[in-house]
Amino acid sequence: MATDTLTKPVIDGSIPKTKVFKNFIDGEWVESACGQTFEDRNPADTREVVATFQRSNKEDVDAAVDAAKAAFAKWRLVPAPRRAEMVFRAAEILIDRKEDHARDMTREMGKVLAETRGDVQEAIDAAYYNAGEGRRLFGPTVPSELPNKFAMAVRQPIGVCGMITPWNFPMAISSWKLLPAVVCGNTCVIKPAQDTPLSTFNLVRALTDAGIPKGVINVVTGYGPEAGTPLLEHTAVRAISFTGSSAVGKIIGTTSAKTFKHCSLELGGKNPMIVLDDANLELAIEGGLWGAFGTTGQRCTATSRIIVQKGVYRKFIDQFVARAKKIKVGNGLDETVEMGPAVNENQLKTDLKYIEIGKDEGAKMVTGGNRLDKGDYQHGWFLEPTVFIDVDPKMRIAQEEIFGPVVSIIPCDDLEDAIAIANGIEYGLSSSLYTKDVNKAFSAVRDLEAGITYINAPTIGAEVHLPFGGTKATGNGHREGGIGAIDFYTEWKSVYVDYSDKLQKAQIDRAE
Ligand code: UN1
Repeated sequence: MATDTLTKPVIDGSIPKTKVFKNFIDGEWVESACGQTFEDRNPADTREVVATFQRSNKEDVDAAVDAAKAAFAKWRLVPAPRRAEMVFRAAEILIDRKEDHARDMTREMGKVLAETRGDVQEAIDAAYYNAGEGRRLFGPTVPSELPNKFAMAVRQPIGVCGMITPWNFPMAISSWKLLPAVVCGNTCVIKPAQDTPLSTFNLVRALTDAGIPKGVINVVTGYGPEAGTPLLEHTAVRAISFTGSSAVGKIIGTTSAKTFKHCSLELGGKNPMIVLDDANLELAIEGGLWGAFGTTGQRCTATSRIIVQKGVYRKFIDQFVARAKKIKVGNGLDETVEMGPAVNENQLKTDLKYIEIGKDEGAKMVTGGNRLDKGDYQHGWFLEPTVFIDVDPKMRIAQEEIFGPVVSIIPCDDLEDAIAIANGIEYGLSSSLYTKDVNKAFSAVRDLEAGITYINAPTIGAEVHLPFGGTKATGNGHREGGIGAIDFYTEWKSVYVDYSDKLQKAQIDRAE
């Protein structure tokens, strides 16, 4: 399709299926101010350019923020149930387009089709959930201290919200941010990760097709320093939501503070899965493989440390490693493939670097470790599933987030020892325990320092209606998902209505 079709507004129609995307600002397709573009290539076969996107800078961001600011004046006055109906319709549209969007996502970021279908489904789930919230947005109504006085608190939108999203859950995580924000009456400028803008466009297309008016959601593509930083620094942007590394999160938090922006950070993880002697071993092995190698280990919640009690340690390793060796790696569009490539060359280099670090530290690598680059693999960023055993909890491979298919297995004496190891890291996102002992399960729920704990399931698999996020270096106390997101995207206003017809002084006028 010719690129000039992209200059048409799309409120009445849909984003044309094309290989060149412009920025989406105020319902119009706009070229970047500098006229430059960048390519989104398929990590399973880098000869394929999935699409081309605008390389944006401050000028583009300023235009998008202006559009969002203007749209906010009207959008905040649309009743929340009406706003929510549009989000509900977007869910229905996404159901129709699920397979297409899953295929686009596999081509742009590499994870296997079953998982990209799950990613689109997560956006559908988030749409239904947030649509429901549009009929709630509850606030407290309380009895006043004074007679003939009414007291309540209402949620109000914040204004223009900036969103900077990662590539690993390109539609789900964009939906976690955009959907509660618009239901609450905010307007948005989103800068998707440069590896995966297409999935964000697919989501935004469903929302505009569902009736979300122009200017309410604007998309500006490009690189962090060029397009992310101006969004972060813009004084008219009142909230920033970021998902990514703790190193970048620290900069985002510090910069946001300078203009008193609301700031939600979802950052790194080094998620432990504990396997006790009494666990259902087969279940734990299956869960560990899924947690460690699902999404090629590229989840913030990936199971990157497996802490196994000594009684079952050898047995667990033997079976886990035998199964890891059989994982079929390849192009995620092939339904028989279980693990796709790394998202890009840099991520693959990071994975390989950590494999070297692990070997140098003296951890025992029992399978994997090699790049796959022969035959069908030659044009992609493929790596073997890699397992280190007898890992010391203080080693770098057991402390630092790798974001690849590299797992460290660590022996432990008992639950107490396991929890000390599990908590002995800077992060606190997800955690898990396999046991049949209910007392141990609830002790772990209490003591594991993490925002999420699973019992008899690996560290991945969060659902959209519960809070998602973590403690320590994983974030700054906010949560996505569920009511936590509604809390983030609204500001409280307390309202007092005095119908006594006289001046009543709170805390002073008391009938003794
Ligand atoms: C992430 O880990 O980066 O909980 C997001 C899960 C998914 C979302 C993961 N629902 O595994």
